[in-house]
Amino acid sequence: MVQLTHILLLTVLLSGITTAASVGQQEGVTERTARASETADTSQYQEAGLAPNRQEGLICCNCPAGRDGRPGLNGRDGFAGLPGRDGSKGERGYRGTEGRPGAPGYQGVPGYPGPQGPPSPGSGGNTYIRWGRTVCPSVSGTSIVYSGWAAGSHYTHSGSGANYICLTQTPQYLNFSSETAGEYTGLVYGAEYEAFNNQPNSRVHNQDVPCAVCHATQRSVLMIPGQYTCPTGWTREYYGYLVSEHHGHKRSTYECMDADPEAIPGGTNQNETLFYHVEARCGSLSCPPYDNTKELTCAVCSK
Ligand SMILES: [Ca+2]
Repeated sequence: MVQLTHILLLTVLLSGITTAASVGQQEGVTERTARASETADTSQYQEAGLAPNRQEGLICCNCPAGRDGRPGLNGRDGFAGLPGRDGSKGERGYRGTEGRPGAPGYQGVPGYPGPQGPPSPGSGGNTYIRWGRTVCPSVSGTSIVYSGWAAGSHYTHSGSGANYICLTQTPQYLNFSSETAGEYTGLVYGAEYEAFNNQPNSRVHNQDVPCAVCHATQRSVLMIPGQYTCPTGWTREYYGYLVSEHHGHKRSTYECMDADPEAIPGGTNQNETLFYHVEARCGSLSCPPYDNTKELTCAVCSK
């Protein structure tokens, strides 16, 4: 601490001595002094090889230059500068870590129904029996499955099947017995036409009835009793006359006999399973349009 004080005192003394020497030099310069303003041009002295010594507005020529003065005090802070221009784009940063999965979104609205696809090949459709014929109609998409013989139960029997069937022409047997025929069995018989006088099917009266099982591809099939035409948009497979068992015999099904029936060759009058024309009876049915005497018609339609 003492040393620091001594250093400070010594510095003050040296400063005073220097100042006094400078004053002495100035006072010693009596020649060729001139006053000049702070803004006087000093180039003429420099050209003359004289260093200007500026102090208190006096310029001393032809005298040694004084020592540099001490640095002045720091100036005040300047005004804040204008904002600089945007810097150039920086380099691409490193890829950040993967974020956590977000919450599940709301369920979307149902989409519109798609167009109907093409029909699957070889599936669908319907089958029907064309009674009285050995072939199927020449209708696009209709093909024959097999040709057979119309058959059913005996008209005098109360049992066995009620419906007519299109029996195959090529029976195949599995296991069989040799028991007495007709015992503990149902029975089936070949069918024949029964048409009298001027009835439409009188041409084939007492002859045996063929049948054809037909397949209508990709279509529904419907038998309409009472009319021989099909509704708009439907295709007629065939048409003819409504037939059944005689009203005095056991009940059967109503079927549609082709309007142009064929007969199985070689048949004779057996009177077993029978097809009769069907007429309407006035009563609950209105006449007209129905009629007691007219053979009803039918149509088999597909769509
Ligand atoms: Ca007969």
